[in-house]
Amino acid sequence: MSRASLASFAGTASMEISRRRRLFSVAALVLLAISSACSTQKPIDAWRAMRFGMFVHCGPVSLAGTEIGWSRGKQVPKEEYDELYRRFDPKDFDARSWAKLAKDAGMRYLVLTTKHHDGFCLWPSRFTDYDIANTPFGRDLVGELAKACRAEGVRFGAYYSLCDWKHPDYPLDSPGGRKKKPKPNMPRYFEYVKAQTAELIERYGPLQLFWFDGEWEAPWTERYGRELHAHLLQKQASILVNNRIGKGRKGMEGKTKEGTLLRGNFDTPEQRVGSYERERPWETCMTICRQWAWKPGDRLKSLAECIRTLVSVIGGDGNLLLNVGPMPNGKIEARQADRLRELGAWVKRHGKAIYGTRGGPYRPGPWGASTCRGRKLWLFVLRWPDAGPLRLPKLDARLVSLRSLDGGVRAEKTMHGLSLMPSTKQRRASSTWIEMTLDREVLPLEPVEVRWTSGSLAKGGRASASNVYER
Ligand code: H79
Repeated sequence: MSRASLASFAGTASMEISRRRRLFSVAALVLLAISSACSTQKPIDAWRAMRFGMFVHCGPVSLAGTEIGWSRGKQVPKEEYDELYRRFDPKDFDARSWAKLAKDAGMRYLVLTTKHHDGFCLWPSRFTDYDIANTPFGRDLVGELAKACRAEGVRFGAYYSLCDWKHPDYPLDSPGGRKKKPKPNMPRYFEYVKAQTAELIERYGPLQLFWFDGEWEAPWTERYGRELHAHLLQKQASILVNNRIGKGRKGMEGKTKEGTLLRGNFDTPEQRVGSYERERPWETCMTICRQWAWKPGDRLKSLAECIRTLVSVIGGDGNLLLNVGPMPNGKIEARQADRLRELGAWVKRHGKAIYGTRGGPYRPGPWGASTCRGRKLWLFVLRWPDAGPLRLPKLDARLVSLRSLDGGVRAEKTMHGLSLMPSTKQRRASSTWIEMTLDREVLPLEPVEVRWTSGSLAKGGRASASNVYER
């Protein structure tokens, strides 16, 4: 090697070193900024950023194959129902594989039914014998799962029903809340609820959240809800609770009625995609089959249905809590697990447009939905018009760039906004992913409706050739 080239090599090397140092300090600064941003993130914002979680409905009822929320005293006689736990032995339960499955599905948190309306407790509770300690299984299912979730980096939350059809102190004894117990004592039952929820926090906490349910039954009051909430916050200041801690929920639509004082941290549409809402956090809970609890041969949602649900929910600015019901042997059915992993592969591929994003500004519709973060905007087109382009109305921003991450889309700026023309192949694709960069933050932009009519060649504005983006 000549001197000259050696000198220049040395020069390049030292330049390289100082460049590396600079890069290193920039990276360190970025990391510092990220970690301080994370540490100051409020629990509700951290939860919201996760977007997608797993709901697990587990209990002795899986032995009957009927529904956990309404079979005691209906499909299954009470006496028979209350004896199921004596045979409950989910011996193949492997907490790590459930937590891993949630993670593989792209889910970032998991909510387990620690106690459903039937009153059975999945952990060995100091306050009742109607619990897992008195089953042939005998292990602490809640404890094992909470630990496995922590190991997998999946946040753990507890579903806890505020009604309890078996407990002698709780006034009602079956779905519909008509039948009464002989000697009810609701104030004493309330103490039981406080003791058990505190026990869950103390033993398995910090928990991400309490997911309450059963609040619609008459014995539960707003006053109990307020007292319970204060009690929980005292045990764990960061705990989140859903709106079912109080009495303000509007049916299965799950929104909180105007003027309700006790609202919890988020609304809870059930078995439906919540409507577009960006002021108030919300979460759709939905089953992957039809039942919450496992049912043999239950109809399983297709991958396309799962994707549409997820996209519509996050595009409407909600979270999705997708439910599985494990089998009596403690395993999650292979076809459900396969579906979750397929969904997970899709979620991971689209991760940057999912995690840490907000819904909008294009409102979800039959065409698909949109998400955003910073100046980026992602479109998920789930159904193109049968012919012609998909027309997006104007936003109050300038489009800096647009690309179809799946290819096969021609975009043109028109007088009315944007016109997106898919290739013949892409028009039939189950989803098309498009990334846009705008000249400003997307979240503050006024949300707009996308008019979509299948089979129609909607009339649009003039296309200007200089604004054609294609990949
Ligand atoms: O755990 C799952 C179900 O078992 C449980 N919620 C999810 C998360 C559930 N229990 N019962 N139900 C769902 C259906 C209850 C519906 C009704 Fe009502 C109760 C109809 C009338 C009273 C909800 C509250 C709709 C209106 C008021």
